[in-house]
Amino acid sequence: MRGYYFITDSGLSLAGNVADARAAVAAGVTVVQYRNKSNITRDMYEEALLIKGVCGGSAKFIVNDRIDIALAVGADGVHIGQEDMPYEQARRLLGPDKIIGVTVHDLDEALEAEAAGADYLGVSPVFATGTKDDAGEPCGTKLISSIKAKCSIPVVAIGGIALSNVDEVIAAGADMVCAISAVVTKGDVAAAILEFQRRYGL
Ligand code: TZP
Ligand code: MG
Repeated sequence: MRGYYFITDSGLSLAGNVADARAAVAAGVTVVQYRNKSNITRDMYEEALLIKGVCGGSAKFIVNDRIDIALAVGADGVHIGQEDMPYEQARRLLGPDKIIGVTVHDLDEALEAEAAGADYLGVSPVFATGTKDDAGEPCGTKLISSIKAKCSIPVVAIGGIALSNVDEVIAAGADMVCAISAVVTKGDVAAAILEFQRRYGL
């Protein structure tokens, strides 16, 4: 896992989630996360199915929060936060082979998630963000380096990341970065992602 981690956001997107996912896959991302807080299950199921098709075999397809949707469409895994299904229950429902990523806000949560068996950590929010209302206080890049010093699973950095600050995030050791507003609000989503990939030397 290295480079840009793509997450959908239909509220900010210009082109829509499926078109954005297509652009992300064209840009060579290895992970696409479907995040949709609308809670209309049928719509989510249908959109998730389309995005899974877009990912094909070239990008891992992860569903945010919704284990039922991930199972229904045969996603590669789920991403859960501290207020979602507990990791152990998510693992029990998904089985041993699915990818489970866990959002953490401090070192203790990171150590706990790794010990529980998480496949990767989402460290959030690195910087202030207007994209997620309940993101909490920014943790800064220092938390990324502290977690990298103690944990061996990959770290995905998220929250307020843009081309202006991504080099600092990469230097702190983030294996992957996600920048939602800095990408899906652009006319050329693939080009925006390619610039993040280039910062990783990809
Ligand atoms: N989780 C933590 S911060 C965040 C999510 C989904 C939003 C990140 O969006 P942006 O626009 O890259 O700050
Ligand atoms: Mg969540």
